[in-house]
Amino acid sequence: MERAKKLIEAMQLSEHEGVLLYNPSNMFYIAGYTGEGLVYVSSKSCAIVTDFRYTEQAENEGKGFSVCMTDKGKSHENIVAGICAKEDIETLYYESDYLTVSAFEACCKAVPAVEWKNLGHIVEKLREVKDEHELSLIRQACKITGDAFERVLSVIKEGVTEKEIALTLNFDMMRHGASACSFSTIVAAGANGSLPHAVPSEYKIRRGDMITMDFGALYGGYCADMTRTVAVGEPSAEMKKVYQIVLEAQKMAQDAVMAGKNCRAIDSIARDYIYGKGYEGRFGHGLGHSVGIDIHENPRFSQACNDTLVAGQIMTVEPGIYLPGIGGVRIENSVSVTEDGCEVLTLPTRELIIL
Ligand SMILES: [Mn+2]
Repeated sequence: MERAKKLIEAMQLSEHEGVLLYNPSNMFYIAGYTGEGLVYVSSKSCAIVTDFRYTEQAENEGKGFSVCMTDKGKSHENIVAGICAKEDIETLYYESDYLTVSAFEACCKAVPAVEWKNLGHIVEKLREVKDEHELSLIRQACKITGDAFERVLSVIKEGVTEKEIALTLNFDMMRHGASACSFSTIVAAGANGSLPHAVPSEYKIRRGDMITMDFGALYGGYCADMTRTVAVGEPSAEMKKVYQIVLEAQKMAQDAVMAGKNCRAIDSIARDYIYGKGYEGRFGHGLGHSVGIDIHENPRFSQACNDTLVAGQIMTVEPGIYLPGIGGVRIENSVSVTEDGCEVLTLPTRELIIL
């Protein structure tokens, strides 16, 4: 209930206003609920509206939330209409990113008397700064992820496929407490490394290949995100040089992370360095992003983000250089922003490992 109160406060919600949440990540943040349906919040009551499959789960997870079950002739929007009539609600806020057009039309039909207003990203904004409990979950997610990296090194050798490496990482993370992967694991070897979001394939590792692995554990509903690039046998002089440039860029940017710093300026530190070394155009994505319930949250380390860092935000720092037909290098740590710098949550070494 604490977070529902936080939302009511942040919105200065009047007693005639209610909020409908459809975004699963926002439902989880506000109600602790991980099932399907919707979450209703007003100053008078909070409810989870769902179907039979999730009612028991909703009772267990949604502390302080009443649970309303849909039934034949009693749809989600009928239940919302009933609550609105009982509570004398005149305005309902909805998430335009998540309510489909047809669901919105059904809502308007069922609750015609209210005014519908776009909620915007107020909940996402509340999620930006993590509390101690959230931080401890992300710290553990990052620990599981880092440990999986240390252990996968023993299976990476000539002849092993990208898929086998991905599978080993995924299995290891779940074996050690992850509830799932926080996103689809990327393993890109040799020339595939120039694809920042390569899908693991049947490609077999060859001597001299560099292998980029980008993966993360989901733990307690929170994501980890880490990338390392390793080599099997001595890589080419060019790829070794590229590795050192990415490593230096990662270190410089990570060392600059601190509450009060500008996100674009942090991106520029790595970008200017990489471009200055002659790789302009070969680092085409942002330097990093925030992580939490979702793998990609705001703020971002990019030229488009003018936000100021706040203590309690979790950020990735992940510069890369991608050379089509040759290969790529990316090194990514997740860090927790503090008043005087940052706590590094991704523990394995960033130095080049040659297997
Ligand atoms: Mn990332």
